[in-house]
Amino acid sequence: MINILEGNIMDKTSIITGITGQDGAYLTQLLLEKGYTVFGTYRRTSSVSFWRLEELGVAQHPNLHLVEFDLTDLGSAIRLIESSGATEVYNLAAQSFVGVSFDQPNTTGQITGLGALNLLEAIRIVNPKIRFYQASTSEMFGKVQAIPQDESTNFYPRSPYGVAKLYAHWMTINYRESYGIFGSSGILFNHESPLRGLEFVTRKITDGMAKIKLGKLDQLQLGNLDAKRDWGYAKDYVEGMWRMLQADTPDTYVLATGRTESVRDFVTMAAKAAGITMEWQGQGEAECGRDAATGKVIVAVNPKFYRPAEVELLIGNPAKAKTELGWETPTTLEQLCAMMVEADLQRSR
Ligand code: NDP
Ligand code: GDR
Repeated sequence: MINILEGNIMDKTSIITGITGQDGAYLTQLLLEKGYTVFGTYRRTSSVSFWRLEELGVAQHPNLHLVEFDLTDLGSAIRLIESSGATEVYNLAAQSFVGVSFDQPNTTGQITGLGALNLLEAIRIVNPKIRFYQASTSEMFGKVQAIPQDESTNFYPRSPYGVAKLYAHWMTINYRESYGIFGSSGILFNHESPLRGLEFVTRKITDGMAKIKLGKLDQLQLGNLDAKRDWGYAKDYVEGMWRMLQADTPDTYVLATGRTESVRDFVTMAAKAAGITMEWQGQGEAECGRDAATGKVIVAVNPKFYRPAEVELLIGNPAKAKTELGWETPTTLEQLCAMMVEADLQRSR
């Protein structure tokens, strides 16, 4: 078990790439609470939004420095690491949507794969003592080779995203072994929250159910209802990222709940949380979900959301993280789903 010395943290400075994303927001909140100075990076776009940091009430924190940065630019990675004086780097930036990676495999490879290498190179050049966290993913298991999946399970990615993440994962291990860089890799299973992007299935469902309940949407259209995922709460997972960089040695850890449910089950759960009783009927593309009270079809399958290659089943074994890092995820899927539906009901109102 690691010994976490809270007293030393006051001097620490971290870089978080991808601060505009879900995990970036929660990790920023956590590190600021712990007394860190945080350099959070965002991409230059015509309409940058810090809504997640604002929702968490940390956007204006005096110890938070927002820095423009693109992961695909090695020079800017070197300058960022030099000028910040960071002791820890959390690489959360990525083209993270699996579906889009089939349409933009090259961009996904540049950002999600080679982008991590840029940071590792910058660390190697500027200060090899910096601790590095790589956001690896259960998508690397893809067509799963064992149930449940843990740190020793063979990889078989099923999307350009999964392949790009696997490259970044092995580069982290390679820089650890070649140059002694403290690079740790967290193989995180799906984690969700009210701050999850609307394109991901859980938030699409909770947002859809909230709007259906309030009469602002007639029907929610989804792809593969049979896919099974190990869904946890993002706020619990960023604590695990931090713990990985406080350990004595760099390593690879799985963070998961150990429970798996189908997309269909999550829809039923979200409907219940919104006060709707659902009934399922039909099969395959003809399957639909009706509101038991009105008989209306409120959930339908649309094949446009199918993927060219699917990851059918993920379920992780987090025993190593529990034993060695003391990491736990107390939030149940029912609690998480209810929290997301409640937040979406409030937003839709
Ligand atoms: P999000 O999609 O919410 O956030 C991704 C972040 O990366 C955004 O801030 C995005 O910026 C930024 N980004 C994208 N491209 C670039 C670029 N070229 N240069 C700099 N920044 C860029 O992801 P999550 O917060 O959910 O996930 C965090 C990380 O963890 C990702 O790497 C993801 O792949 C990985 N992961 C996530 C899991 C999950 O279930 N959430 C599970 C396992 C791994 P912008 O706002 O401009 O798009
Ligand atoms: P995933 O998450 O691909 O696991 O990647 P997503 O929520 O996109 O899909 C989960 C499963 O649901 C099925 N599905 C749908 N998905 C979406 N997005 N929209 C739909 O309408 C829909 N209908 C069914 C998908 O086919 C899939 O099987 C997420 C991302 O956060 C990655 O960055 C991260 O690495 C992994 O989780 C772990």
